[in-house]
Amino acid sequence: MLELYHNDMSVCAQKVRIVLAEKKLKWKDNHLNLFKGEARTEKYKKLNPNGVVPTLVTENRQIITESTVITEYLDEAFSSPPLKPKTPHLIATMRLWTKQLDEGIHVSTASVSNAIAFRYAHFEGKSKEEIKMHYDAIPDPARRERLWDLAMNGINSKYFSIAIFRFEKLFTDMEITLNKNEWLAGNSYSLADIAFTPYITRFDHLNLLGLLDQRPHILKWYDKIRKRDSYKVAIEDRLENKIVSLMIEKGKETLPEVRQIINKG
Ligand SMILES: N[C@@H](CCC(=O)N[C@@H](CS)C(=O)NCC(=O)O)C(=O)O
Repeated sequence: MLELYHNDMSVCAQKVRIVLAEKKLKWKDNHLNLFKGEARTEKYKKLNPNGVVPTLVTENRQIITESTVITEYLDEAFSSPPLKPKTPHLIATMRLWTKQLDEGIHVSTASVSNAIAFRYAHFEGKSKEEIKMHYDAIPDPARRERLWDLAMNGINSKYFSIAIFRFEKLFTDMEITLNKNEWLAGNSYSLADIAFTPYITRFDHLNLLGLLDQRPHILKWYDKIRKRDSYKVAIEDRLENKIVSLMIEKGKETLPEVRQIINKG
């Protein structure tokens, strides 16, 4: 059986779970508590040296990391229903979307989530020294530096405004595309739509969907996606109330400040 090391609220894990749900695959659930640092243990880093989720263990006990790679693997290994468009050009279009996630959008989401809400969950129950040790255990030095800065400075961190501008560009590109096509890569639902679903959901949880007020096509796309069974199974049924409440509460006051950052340019 497939095995997934994941976390219920992790955006990268959510997209893998959507693919598993779309294909109605059974999998063994290895849930890791990220706030307790369970992805940074020496044992887990043997599977995933970056100390992050998700990690897939295939039926043949091969290990696959990186959520975009995992979703492509699942689509290759389990063909029904196909989650790639039919033509080479549309497959390339799909990959241009998923590539953006790996080249900035994911990092920006982590910046926004940590600055507004997650830092409080990382601090909970830890002394100052333990908080420092928790962040020092992040294997990648650039990621360690960024998350530490976000933890200490919240939305005043330079990484927060960098992330907000990256999202402004993304939302503009998505709106233009979804005004022309039903889905991100043409007129069939694909790994591109799946990949972006958790990220728009995260903005929803952070009370930042107001940024899409003037982007009706993204909102329509998001509504359609939320009606799919895979969304319910992979995201909704697994929401951790405590974390969602933290995001809603901390996000409440943030939208005007985000608008200010955007307006200042
Ligand atoms: N590029 C990786 C990013 C994985 C990643 O950043 N995962 C986050 C959750 S979304 C994580 O595991 N963080 C663990 C931690 O901060 O300790 C992928 O797409 O799989």
